[in-house]
Amino acid sequence: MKDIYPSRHAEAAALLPRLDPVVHGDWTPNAPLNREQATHFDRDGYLVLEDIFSQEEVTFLQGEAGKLLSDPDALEEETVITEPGGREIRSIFRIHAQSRVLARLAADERLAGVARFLLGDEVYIHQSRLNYKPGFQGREFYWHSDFETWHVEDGMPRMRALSMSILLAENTPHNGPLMLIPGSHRTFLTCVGQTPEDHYRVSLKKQEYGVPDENSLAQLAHEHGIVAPTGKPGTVVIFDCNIMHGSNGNITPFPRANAFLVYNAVSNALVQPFGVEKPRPEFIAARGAPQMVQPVSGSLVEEAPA
Ligand SMILES: O=C(O)CCC(=O)C(=O)O
Repeated sequence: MKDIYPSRHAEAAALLPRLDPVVHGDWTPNAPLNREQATHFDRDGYLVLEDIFSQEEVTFLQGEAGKLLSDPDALEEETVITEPGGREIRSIFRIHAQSRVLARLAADERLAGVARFLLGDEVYIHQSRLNYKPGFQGREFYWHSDFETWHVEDGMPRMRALSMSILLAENTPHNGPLMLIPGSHRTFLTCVGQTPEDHYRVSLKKQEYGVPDENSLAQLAHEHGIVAPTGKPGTVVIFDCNIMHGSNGNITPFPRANAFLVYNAVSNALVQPFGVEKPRPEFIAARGAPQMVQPVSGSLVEEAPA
């Protein structure tokens, strides 16, 4: 397959035009987003949804995240990533496969229906994770385009994927909320440097390859500015796979816990990676026949067994 988004091949970084649509579905009055929301996502590459879950559902999700974080030994070992140089949990991957509640969340019509509309296709979960930024100890996530990594290291062919960040703790201006460069999703910033084998082992703690250069980042930020959506638990931040984003460390006492669900179009399933021989493991990037998400409606809250 021809590589239309070559990265980590050349001596110098380049700002290339995006060759894929942002909103792949056709908007109609029956779409799960109104026209203004669809236009916002198309133009800025992100969208914030507020109050789509009830307080009861939010409390239920927070309880489930708390359970995962409090008993990491019950989880698949490789899916639990600690902070660089520390023992606090930074991320738990494959949460939708390790928790029935989070599988239900991933299939929820209010999220999956929006993903299907924006991606104009049936969808599957490419990656899921809980990013926990503990108070005082939570480290930053440096600037990156997810698509750059997913293309080079996982073999995602086109820009037809998106992330949904479901805030499970209040995200304030101070505790390291996600920062995005609106409009940057229309430019593919290539990175410099070969990727070492098994790069993921370090990159999940601290990215060293696939890191954008400072000049290009400065250019994007000067041109478009930076936003950092904040919100109460239950808020959902949807962002395009190629938007430039990152977040600061958390030196406040207030932890920040966000679940991330990455939806990919089934027609955009992974092929051989474009920049490495060996693909990253399944817990970071789902390969094989896509497991299509069947949207489910109704409350997330399970009935307690009688
Ligand atoms: O959790 C964050 O603040 C950033 C996460 C992120 O950039 C990612 O998962 O790609």
